[in-house]
Amino acid sequence: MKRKEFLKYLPVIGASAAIFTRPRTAAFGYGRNNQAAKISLPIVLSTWDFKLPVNETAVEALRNGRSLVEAVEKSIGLVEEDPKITSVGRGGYPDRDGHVSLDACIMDEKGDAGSVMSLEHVVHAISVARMVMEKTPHVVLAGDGALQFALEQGFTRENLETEESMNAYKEWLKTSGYNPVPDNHNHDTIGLILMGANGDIAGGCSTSGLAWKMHGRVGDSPIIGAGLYVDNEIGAASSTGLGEAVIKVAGSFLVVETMRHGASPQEACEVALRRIIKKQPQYAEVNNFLVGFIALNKNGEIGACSYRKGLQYSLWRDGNNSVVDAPYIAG
Ligand code: SD4
Repeated sequence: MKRKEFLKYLPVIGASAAIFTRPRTAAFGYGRNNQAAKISLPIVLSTWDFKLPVNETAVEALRNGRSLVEAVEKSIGLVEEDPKITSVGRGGYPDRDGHVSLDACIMDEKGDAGSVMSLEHVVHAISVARMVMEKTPHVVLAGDGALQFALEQGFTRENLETEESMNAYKEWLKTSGYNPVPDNHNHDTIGLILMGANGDIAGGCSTSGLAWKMHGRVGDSPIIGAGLYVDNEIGAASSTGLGEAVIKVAGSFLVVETMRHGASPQEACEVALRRIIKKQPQYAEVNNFLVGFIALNKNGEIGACSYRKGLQYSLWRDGNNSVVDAPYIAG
């Protein structure tokens, strides 16, 4: 489909320019028609700024001849391991019953996928997700079954609580307000998508989910097509923020499919955000409602957008890593 036809097909994109609150060009490094041969590779795009060498770790792994999924696993593992990060892995804030439960998934360039949901006691949820992909005939393992599988594979059973996470939990218990909407303290999933030297694409994401969530609640992050989607012919996308909103529109799949129909990664992220608000307008009324997407296509173009101001992304390209404030579509 030509771009003009695409815009006709989805008039909302055309309308978006008028209310877009930040320069739309900030996220782009390449023209839309660049040939793959001109792209400087690898490219690594991840959500937020975790103040860790997340993207650099992936690049180094690739330079050392590691596979795409090994690079994804290593860099996400860095975030999972850090006890100071309260939204992923060790030190992640617990659910309202005090359990630290992790969600993660991974997808490779062949379209294979693995996922764990509500995994407790194992810090590297992304590694267990990779094992599910590579060592089982399944895509998803959940709860006790995911833990059992991880222990069988040699992962260590650990206590993932930290002094900080437990202090925060005790503080929360004083009021026990149940407000499962991300704000500045209770979110920050690591979603990472990358393109290796030969143009292949893979990705992963990992989170402890929303702080103080109901026990057993699963967000978008481990759901293939919601928190992550990779199609090596088209590109990849990952999400962060209120998982429920992302799941309801199969958000990352929607971003990739929108790119398939001719949209740039930036346009595709906007389409998914607008779809969420169109279908579930109540989210627009929530002050601290936060959902964002990052996306990468086969031309090496990237996009990122959140509903409200606040999303940052980290981009490694052309030998540099930069942390960028993502565009947003609402005030
Ligand atoms: C979830 N999307 O569990 C995750 C939470 C998150 O930044 O924070 N993302 O809904």
